[in-house]
Amino acid sequence: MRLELIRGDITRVDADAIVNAANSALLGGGGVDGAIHRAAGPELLAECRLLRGCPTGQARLTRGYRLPARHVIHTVGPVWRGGSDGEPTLLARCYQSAFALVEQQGFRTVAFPSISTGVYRFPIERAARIALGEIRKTLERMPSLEKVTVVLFSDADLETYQRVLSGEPGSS
Ligand code: AR6
Repeated sequence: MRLELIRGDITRVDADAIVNAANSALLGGGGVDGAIHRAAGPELLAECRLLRGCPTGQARLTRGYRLPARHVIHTVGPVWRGGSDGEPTLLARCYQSAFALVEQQGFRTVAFPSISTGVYRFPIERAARIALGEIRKTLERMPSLEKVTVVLFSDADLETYQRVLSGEPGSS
């Protein structure tokens, strides 16, 4: 399987790149962003400062420093405001922007967290449908991509993603 869903901590994942669910300042924060900066060390923040931010839906590349992953792809998910403010399109764009960097850099392995479903409150099941849809589409068109891992932080989130992936009733 080139798509893997696991429960765990993305800062422990060895991959060409892990994706960070950042904010538009790219200067760190809570959640997975805070965890990645703590694990990577202060050199990551120093490189992020040079990037001067990132708009929602876009992505930026840095090195991974003390992480087991070689690079970090920082993307900025949408804040959930009820769903009629373009949030689904913007979330899909985060995955597309991250994969554009993966392709450009020739990365073979990449790991994602569940972007926007923490502090930014995007409903997890809708987010899972968007994330898995974009990942499947990309795996079909990018044969050089060996593995995409989605790292879920709770059993409940993992179960939601598994249910959406298997296409069970109640997941659409
Ligand atoms: N590994 C994998 N997933 C994690 C980890 C981890 N170590 N830690 C948390 N998660 P969030 P967002 C999960 O809030 O909603 C930050 O302050 C978490 O349980 O990290 O996109 C940024 O600076 C949830 O399922 O990101 C922004 O200001 C998922 O990661 C804002 O939060 C995403 O939750 C971004 O909000």
